[in-house]
Amino acid sequence: MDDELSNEELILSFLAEGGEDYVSGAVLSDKLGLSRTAVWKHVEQLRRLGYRIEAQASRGYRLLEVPDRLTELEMGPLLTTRELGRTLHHYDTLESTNLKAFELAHEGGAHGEVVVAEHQTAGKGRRGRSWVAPAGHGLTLSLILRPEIPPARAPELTLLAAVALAETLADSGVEAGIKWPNDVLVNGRKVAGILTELSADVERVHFVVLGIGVNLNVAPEDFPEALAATATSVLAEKGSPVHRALFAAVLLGKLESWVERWSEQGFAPVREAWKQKSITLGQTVLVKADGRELRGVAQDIDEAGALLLRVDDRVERVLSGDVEQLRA
Ligand code: BT5
Repeated sequence: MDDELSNEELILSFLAEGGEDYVSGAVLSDKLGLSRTAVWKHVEQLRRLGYRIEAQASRGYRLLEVPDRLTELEMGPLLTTRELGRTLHHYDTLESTNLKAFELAHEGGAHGEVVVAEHQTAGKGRRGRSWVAPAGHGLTLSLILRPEIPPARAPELTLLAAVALAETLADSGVEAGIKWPNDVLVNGRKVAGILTELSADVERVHFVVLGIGVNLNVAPEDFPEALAATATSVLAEKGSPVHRALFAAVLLGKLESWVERWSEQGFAPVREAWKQKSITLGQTVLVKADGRELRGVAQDIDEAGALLLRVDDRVERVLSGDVEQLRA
C-alpha cells in the first residue's frame, strides 16, 4: 500500500469517527502531519473515488456517503482475517477474476491474495460455461490459496467454499442450500457458483484459485433472459439489498477459518458441515459426467467429497459432474 492510500485511509477513518460532526482541516493536518492543502488534495482524491465529503470553510469536513465498491479502502476496515484479502487487487472491469488471479499466482502471488472485479466481460463457469452478472451489483471474487496437498484433494476446497458461502448467506438472512458439488441455491434457484482451478504437478498443488460469484443486489429483471427462470439474488429473496463489502469481508472471514480448520483437521469437519447444508443428499438425481448419464439416489459424499450415487443395487462414485434433481 503506498503512502497516498494510507493517508486517504486515515482521513476516512477520522471522518467516519466524526460521524455527523465536522472534523476540522486543522485537526486532520495536525494528525496526519500534512499541510492543509495536502489534506484537501486527499479529500479531492477520495471524492473522485466516489466518497461524498462535505467541506465547510469554517467547520471542516464531513463524510456524507461512501461508494458501493469493493476496494481496499472499503474492505480494509471490515476485514477480520489474518491473511485472506489482506492483499486485495480491485478492478472495475476484468475478463475474469480467475484468469487474473491465475496470472498473479504464476508471478508469485501469495496465499490469501484476492482479486475482485466490479464487472467481468468473460466470467468463467465450469466446463467452458460462463458466469454472467450485471456490473456492480454482485460479488465476483477469486482467492489464491497455496495449500500443501496433492492435486486429488483440491475438490475439497470447492465444497469448503460452498459451506462458507451458505453460512455467509445465512448471516445475511437468506437460507441457502448446496447442490453438489458447487451450486448454492435458494428456493431451487442459483444464487452463487464456485469455480476451483489449480496449477499442480502429479504430486502437489502449486496453487489453487477459488473463484466465487454471488448474486447480491441484482434485481430479478436485470438477469439476462437465459437466466431469468433459474437465477436468484439476495435482493430478490430478501427484498432488501446487502452491503457488498461487508458480505465479502464476512465471507473471507469464514473462508479463512474453514481453511485453517481443514488444514489442521482435514476434510471431515467440512464434510459434516456440507452435509448439513446439502439439498442433494437423499434426492433422486440425474448426474451428467464425462459424457455419461447416471440416474440414482444421492446417498452421501465420501471422505474425498465425491458423490456416492445408488444406482439400482450398486453405488457409483462420482468425482465431478452436473446434478439435476429429478424429484423429492
Ligand atoms: C459455476 O459454474 O457456477 C461457477 C461460477 C464461478 C463464477 C466466479 S465469478 C468470480 C470467478 N471468476 C470467474 O471467471 N469465475 C468465477 P457452473 O456450475 O458451470 O455453472 C455455470 C452456469 O450457471 C451457466 O451455464 C448458467 O446456466 C448459470 N449462470 C451463469 N451466470 C449465473 C448467475 N449470475 N446466476 C445464476 N446462474 C448463473
